[in-house]
Order: sequence, then C-alpha cells, then structure tokens
Amino acid sequence: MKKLIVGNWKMNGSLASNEALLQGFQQGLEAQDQSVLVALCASAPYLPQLQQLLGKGPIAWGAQDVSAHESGAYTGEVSAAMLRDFACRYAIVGHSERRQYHGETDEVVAAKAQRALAAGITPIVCVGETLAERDAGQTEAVVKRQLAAVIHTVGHCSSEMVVAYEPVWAIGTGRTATPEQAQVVHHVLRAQVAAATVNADKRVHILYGGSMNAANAASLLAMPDIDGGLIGGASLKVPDFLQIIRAAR
Ligand code: 3PY
Repeated sequence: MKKLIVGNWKMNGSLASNEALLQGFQQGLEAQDQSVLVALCASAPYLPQLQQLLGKGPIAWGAQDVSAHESGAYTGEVSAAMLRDFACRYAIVGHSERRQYHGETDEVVAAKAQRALAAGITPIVCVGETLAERDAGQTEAVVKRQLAAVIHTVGHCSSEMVVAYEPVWAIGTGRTATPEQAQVVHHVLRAQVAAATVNADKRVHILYGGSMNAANAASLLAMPDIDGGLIGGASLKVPDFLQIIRAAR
C-alpha cells in the first residue's frame, strides 16, 4: 500500500501564501515521490484555489470538515455535495479541535463520515484520547469507541475511508507519541477495521497525526501499522512537508 501524507492547514492561509506554498510543493516534488499519495486540506473558501492550482497534478485536496446534513437551513455549514463540486477527494471529520471546541460527538462525526462517503469523498476519521484518558489507561477503549461509532453508522468499513490516530495531548503541543506508543494504538485500530470487514484492513490507511514533523516522520512511518501522516504545522512549511513526503517513500 502506498503511504498517504495529508497536510491539515487548519485555519491558516491566504490566497497569496497558499499560492506560494503550492508552488513550492509542486516544484519540490521529485519523481520518486510518486510512490507516496499526497493531499492538502484547506479552509473551505480556498478549495477553488486548490482545485485550480493543483488541477490534475499528483497532489489531491480536501476539506477540514463537512456538514452532517445534506442541505437546507444550516447557516454556515458546507455540504458534502458542495465539496464534491470542487473535486475534493478527502474531508477530515472528527478532528479533536472540532470535538473539543464545537462539541462534536461520536454520532455527529459518524454522520459526517456517512455524508462524505455518499458524495464520493473519502472521510479522514480522526480518533484519539486526551491526556487524562491516557493516564487513566483508557486509550484503547476511547479510540475503539470513536471508530466503532463510524463503522456502525457507515454499515461496513469501506476501503474508501482513512483513519487518523491523533492523540489529543500531541496536538499543537509539540509533544508527539513515540513510534512505539503510536504503533500500539494503530495495531488496535487495524484489528478493529479487520474485524469489521473483509480485506479492507489492508486498504484502509491508518495515519498518525499529532505533531508529526520533518524530524520524527521517518521513525513514525517505519512502524508496521502506520500508513502515513496527518500533518499540522509542518504542512505550512515547504521544506518540512517535502521532507515528510520523502520519509514516506
Ligand atoms: C497536528 O499535527 O497537530 C494536527 O492536528 C494534524 O491534524
């Protein structure tokens, strides 16, 4: 399976800075990077820009969220069909920042994943425990509960789903799970995916997220059940993001 590296720009960027970043990535990619799947997830207003500048090139693009509703009176929401109009390949759902600051429950995250899939968009389903949950020995139970909600709603574990393990204590804190800590959780998630479907476990990418950067990417990506990364801050720096892609070759 090719590794998948997804940049999560979060609420950063401008037309000018995005253009500079995209140019940097496109110019910096080497022929060997074709062995890696690469995508960037930007804020909704910039999706047409990504579509225009990335076009039919090797870098895919996606959104950082999608509405749990199909259409209608949901002011401020962006539907899966709208994302499809801008050729989004991916939509992140259930990032811990959305669970934490916007009160998204497992059920809401599952509904969002379902909407994305119905529109032909691959949801990147984020799961992860808080520091308190880890300290209480609940890591496995928490991530399994979060993933189970999606698997039950979607009805089967589609191969067109990506799972991202993002320990909340490693997001925006500069702390990263050690490769061994991450591998333990990825192994649990892989087993859960395998139990939910036939053979999809070998096709579902399970990404590590949470302060993956140019310095730690190689050791994390060397773990047998880490199929790529969901990259925050380092995806806003051309040399760092290119180095992570290289580490995934
Ligand atoms: C991080 O790297 O901090 C992320 O949250 C990636 O999604």
